[in-house]
Amino acid sequence: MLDKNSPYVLVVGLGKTGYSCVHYFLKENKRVKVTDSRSNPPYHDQVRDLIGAENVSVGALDENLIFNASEVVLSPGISLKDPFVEKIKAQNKKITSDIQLFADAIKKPIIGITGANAKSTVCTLVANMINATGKKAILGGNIGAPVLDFLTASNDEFVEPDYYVLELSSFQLELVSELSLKVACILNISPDHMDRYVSMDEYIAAKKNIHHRAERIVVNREDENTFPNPLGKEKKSFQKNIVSFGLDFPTGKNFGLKTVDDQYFFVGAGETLLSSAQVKLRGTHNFANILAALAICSCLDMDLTKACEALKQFSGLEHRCEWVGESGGVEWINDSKGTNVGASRAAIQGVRNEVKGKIHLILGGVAKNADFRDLALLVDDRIGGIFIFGQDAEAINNCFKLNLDERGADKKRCVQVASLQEAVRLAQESARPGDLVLFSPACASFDMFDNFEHRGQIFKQIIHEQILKN
Ligand code: UMA
Ligand code: ADP
Repeated sequence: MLDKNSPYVLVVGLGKTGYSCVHYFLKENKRVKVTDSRSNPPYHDQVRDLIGAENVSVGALDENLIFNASEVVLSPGISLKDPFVEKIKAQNKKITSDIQLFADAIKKPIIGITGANAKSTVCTLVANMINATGKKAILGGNIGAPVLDFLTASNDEFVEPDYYVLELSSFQLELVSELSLKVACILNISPDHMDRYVSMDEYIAAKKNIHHRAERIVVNREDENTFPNPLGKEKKSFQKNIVSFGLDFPTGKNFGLKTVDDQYFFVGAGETLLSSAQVKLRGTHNFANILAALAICSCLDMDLTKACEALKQFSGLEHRCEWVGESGGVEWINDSKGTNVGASRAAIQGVRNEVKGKIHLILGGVAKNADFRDLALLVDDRIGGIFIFGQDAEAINNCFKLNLDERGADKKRCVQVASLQEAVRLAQESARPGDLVLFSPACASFDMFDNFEHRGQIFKQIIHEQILKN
């Protein structure tokens, strides 16, 4: 029985992460208390049953719980700039995170992957590739599986893997000190979460925490922000623990593309591994993702030919440039996971070569303080209608119109609409045979939907009911 007056661990935030932390500390035989600013956070009832209602404080982050805490574990949804964090620091309490606790506890090698976009795709590819070689990989982290759950799973349902593959968000990386990863990779950097960070530098600095004490590092040679500090461009190729990927032809142990008679080949570590005709993933952004996965796997000294079998099988994750159907010669694509400008840019560029006619866009939602000029700049004669819905529709529409006006382009194609249904109806009216409609919101979903999955499901339901009629 734990002494009621002994110090406890304070878990701040009661989402998936907070809930997994409670299980973890109970298994470690530690006292635990929880606070959450929401009046009815997820898992509220379950946690009260587990640790007693007197140890759960909701409705506001409870400062009274700081003083007697031995350490504090912050959920990723809580910013380090939250005034509550200032109060914890003022009392000199140790602040940690589930990711750091996991990395400290685990002996098996961990592969950590971050980036503004493509994390889930590349993590899944890497895990599938490891599994294809006969080793076992487990996938977790920001992709939706809190890492501490792997330490509390009961023995009969859990087999320890050879590798953990972790998708890590900038939020999760803010609080890590040393992860000592087997392989660390930042895939790409473009603005996101500008409602949480004051500058790109701050966002990039959080991502770069992934590099501390990593055994091997994989960088995107086309994006210097993915390199570890303090390396300059000129030094990068001389670092023996660094492997790079990029869409150009690679040198040495690095990974890239070779073009022969209009066909692309994935090459790396001196070998031609497979051709673009052998993989199901389409679009240059996905070629970069495949190269990143190959570069990461090359750091694990595995048989890459065997691992390539997994690349051939993979047709992409749901809600990432997912083909929904075709009607009247018009194709409909669901890219609900396009939650920032960089992702939607990549999606547009990715589908451009796949379609003969025009691309019509449906976007909008919570803009997270993003600058939409980068997206507006992509609008040329190949882009037809642009239908904008959601909380920040007016600001996004104004930005597009202003940019098109400045360039003397037709701004009448930008239309603010009240709902996703209306956007689909207008896109259908605009589209001609040979065209494609891309739903890539470039925004977060929580103004109208539970999450990006819910938004994608609703989009697909509308397409099936209104367009494909099945
Ligand atoms: N919140 C409060 N008050 C609190 C605590 C949280 O209002 O006291 C809010 C947060 O601001 C946030 C929401 O509740 O809006 C959820 O926060 P959380 O820290 O409880 O989140 P979890 O449920 O633990 O889920 C987190 C990740 N979520 C975030 O980082 C916001 C999940 O990534 C991740 O799958 C999960 O841990 C397991 O590791 C989701 C995500 O949106 C998919 N990530 C962002 C992204 O990908 O862009 C970073
Ligand atoms: P994340 O987990 O980082 O959100 P996903 O693999 O889920 O990444 O892909 C999210 C979105 O990012 C996709 O819907 C697509 O629009 C975009 N995307 C995919 N690959 C790339 C890439 N290499 N660069 C930029 N954007 C990409």
